[in-house]
Amino acid sequence: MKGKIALEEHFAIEETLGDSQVFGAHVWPQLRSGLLDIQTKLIAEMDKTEVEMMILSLNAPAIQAIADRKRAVEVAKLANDALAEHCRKRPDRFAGFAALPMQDPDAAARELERCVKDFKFVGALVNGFSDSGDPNNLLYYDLPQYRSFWKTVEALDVPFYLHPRNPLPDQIPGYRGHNWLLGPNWAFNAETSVHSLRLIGSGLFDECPKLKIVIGHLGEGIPALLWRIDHRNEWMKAPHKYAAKGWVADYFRKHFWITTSGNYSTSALKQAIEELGSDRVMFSVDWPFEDPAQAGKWMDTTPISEAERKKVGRDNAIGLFKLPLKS
Ligand code: GRE
Ligand code: ZN
Repeated sequence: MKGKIALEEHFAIEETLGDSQVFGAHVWPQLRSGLLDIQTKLIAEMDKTEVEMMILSLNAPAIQAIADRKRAVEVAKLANDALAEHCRKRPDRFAGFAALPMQDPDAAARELERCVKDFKFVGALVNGFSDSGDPNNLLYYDLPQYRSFWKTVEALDVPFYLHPRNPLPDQIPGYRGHNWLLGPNWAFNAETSVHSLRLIGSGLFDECPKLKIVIGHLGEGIPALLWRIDHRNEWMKAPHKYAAKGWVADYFRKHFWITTSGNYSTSALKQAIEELGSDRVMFSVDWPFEDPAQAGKWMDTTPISEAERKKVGRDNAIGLFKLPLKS
């Protein structure tokens, strides 16, 4: 399929590059050049796999793991300036998601405003909770101090991509002795789905009814569990005790979009389309951690209808991010 658009695709700057050097020396040269060589290497991959446009974002956890607020603000600005330069060179191939210093909600709101107004970025991508320097005080964005930040996101009318990060070492005893469960195998989806459900349960979407959230990896497991999350056995008479007014599934279907980043499972895609509708699913690769050729071939051939392929591969992203492209 020509003209695909992908939107969980990462670059790095020198200050954040090291965060991705955790998978061993055998893959580092490839990951490193993938994160840095955007203008030549990535564009060549896009050409080869018929991806017309990518929305780029910083690698992970990057800003979210910088406990010092002032430094987090500084590095976010550096990253966004670098991304603006990538987009300025090839506005026909790249758009941008802002990295945000969520440790400081006011600074995060101002940085998002700067990126949308000055650089025409099409949203934000944030790598899960932010460190505050105290492992007992991780900053999740359902907390009350973020309500004014969310009002800014809503007013700017741009989507917010909640990207995974790992839990802090030893934060969850269940992972001890099982390091293989960290990262994309499991912990990323567990961390991101819980954070998404926290946003829903907190009542955020009652207060900000126009917010649009994007999550990757075909919904981090949530589409498969929507029914069960809201299900109550006969003997559980008490309603959910959370601040939100409605059902989780209704908020998820109204406020969330999902991407195929790093999850090229046809049955998971079909289930996501069945649960959320074909308007809510968008193609992504997860560069450079995944192979665009594999992702692209799957998107081009997976057995869904051609109308669905066109929406998932291209048109939904044009609509959600108001990209200046023909559908
Ligand atoms: C990501 O950012 O999406 C990512 C990593 C590390 C491994 C896999 C992965 O940061 O998808
Ligand atoms: Zn990613």
